[in-house]
Amino acid sequence: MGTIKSRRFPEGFLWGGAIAANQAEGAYREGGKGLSTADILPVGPDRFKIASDPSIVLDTLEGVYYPSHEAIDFYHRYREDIALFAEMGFKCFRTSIAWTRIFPNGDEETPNEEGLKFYDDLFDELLKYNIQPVVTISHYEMPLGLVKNYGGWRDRRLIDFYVRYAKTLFERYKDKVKYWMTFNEINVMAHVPFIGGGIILKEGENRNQVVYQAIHHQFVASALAVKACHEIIPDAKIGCMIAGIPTYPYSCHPNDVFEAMQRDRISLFFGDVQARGYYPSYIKRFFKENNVNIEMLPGDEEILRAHTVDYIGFSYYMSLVVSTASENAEKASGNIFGGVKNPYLKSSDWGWQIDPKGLRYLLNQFYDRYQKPLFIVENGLGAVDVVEEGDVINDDYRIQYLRDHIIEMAEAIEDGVDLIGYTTWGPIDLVSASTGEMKKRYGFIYVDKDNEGNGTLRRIKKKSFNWYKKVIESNGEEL
Ligand code: BGP
Repeated sequence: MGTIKSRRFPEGFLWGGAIAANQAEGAYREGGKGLSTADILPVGPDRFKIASDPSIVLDTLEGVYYPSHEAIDFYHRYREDIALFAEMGFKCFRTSIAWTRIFPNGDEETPNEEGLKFYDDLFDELLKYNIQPVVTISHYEMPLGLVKNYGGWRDRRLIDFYVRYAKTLFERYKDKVKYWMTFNEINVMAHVPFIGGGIILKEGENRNQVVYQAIHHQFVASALAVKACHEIIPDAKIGCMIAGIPTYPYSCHPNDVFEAMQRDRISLFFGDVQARGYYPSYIKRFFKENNVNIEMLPGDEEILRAHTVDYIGFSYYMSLVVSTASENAEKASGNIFGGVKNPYLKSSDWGWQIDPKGLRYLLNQFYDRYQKPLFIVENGLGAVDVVEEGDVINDDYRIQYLRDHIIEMAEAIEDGVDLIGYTTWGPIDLVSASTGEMKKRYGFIYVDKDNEGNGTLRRIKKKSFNWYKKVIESNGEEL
C-alpha cells in the first residue's frame, strides 16, 4: 500500500485542544461547588489507593496536597487562556463540566445557578472567537455525595441523577454547545472503577459483578442522555468517549493472536453497546464464566438499542502488546491496561509506547466496526519540559509526536475513514490524571507550577505553540 503525497483534511475539520474541569479549573470550593471524587486524589503513588481501600475516610483533607484544588486556576484565568487558543486558531475546544458546580452533592432537585453561569460565560468567551465548545458531561469525576450516600454507580438511582444533570445542561446551553460526550473514557471503569464510577470495592465482593452492573447503569444513563440531547438540541451531536488502546499479539502464535482480540474486546465492548445498541455475545460468555448477572429492568435493552451515539469520540496515546507465554516478553510499565513491551516502539518517560501507526490502525478498526464519524478527542505526549533562558521551551519531541500522528490521521482519511476532528490533550499544561503531577506536561502553553503546587501560574508559549498554529492555518498541510 502506498502513502499519500499531500494531506487533505476535510473542510471544517475541527482542530483544537482538550482539557477536563478537574485537571484545570481549581477553585474547588468556589461558586457553590461541592466536593468531587477528583478532589480527594493526592499526587503520587497513593493516588489510586482509595480505589481499593474502603477504610480511607473520604473527606479528610487536612495536611495533604490535592492537585485539583487549585490546578492551573483555569476558573479565574480562562479568558487569558482562551485568547491564546484563539491565537493558535482553534476551531473547537473540548472541556468538561464539573458535575459538582451544577449539583454540588449530586442529588439536589435544583441546580446551582452560580455554576451554570460560570459555563455560560466560558462558552460565550469561546464563541466570541468562533471556537466550538465540545463538552464532556462527566470526565473522571462525580459528586462525592453520590459516593458516600449511594456507593457511586453501583446504585441504579444514579441514572436519574445523571439524566437530570444532563438535561439541565442541554436546556441551559442548547444555543451554545453542539458537540457533547456522555462519559470520558468509559472503558476505564473496567480497570479503575473509582475514577470511572466512584466505586469502592468491599472485601470479598465479586469485582466483575459490581463493576459491570455499574457499567450497565452508565450505559442506560448515557443512552437516556443521548435521547434527551436529541430532543432538546436537534442539531447537536452526542458521542461516546473511549480510551483507544489497540492490542497487538506479541507473536504470531494463535494463542497470542486470539488473546489480543480478547483484550481489545474489553474496550470495544463499550463502543459496541453505545454505538451498536446491544450487549455482544462475547461479553455474555464472559459474564457466564465470571458469575456476573446483570440486573436489567424491562425496557433497558430497548433504551440501549434506540438511543445510540452519533459519533465515536476517543483518546489515543499508545498501543499495547499481549503475550500468553513468551518468557522473553518484558512487562510494559506505566499504563493501567498492563501488557508487555513492544520491542519495535519507543516509550514516553512514563512508559507509554509511542505508536503513530497504531492510530491509523485504530481509526480503521473503529470505522469498519461502527460506520459512524470519528473524533479524536485526546492525543499528545506527556513530557518534562525545560524552560531555558529568555522563556524559551524547545519541545521538539512534542512536535515530532504530534506530527507523526497527524500524518497517520491523513492516511486514515485516505483509507476512507470519516474523521471529523482532532483535539490534542492539554493544549495548556495541566494536572495529570494518572499521577496528579504537573511535571507530566502536554501543553503548547507552559504553566509555571510544580508537583508540590509551587509556582506563579504564569503562562509561557512553547515552540510547539507556533507550530500548531501553522498546522491549523494550513488545515494540516504544513507539518
Ligand atoms: C486520559 C484522560 C485525561 C488525561 C490523559 C492523559 O486517560 O482522559 O484526563 O489526563 O489521559 O493522561 P495523564 O494525565 O495521566 O498523562
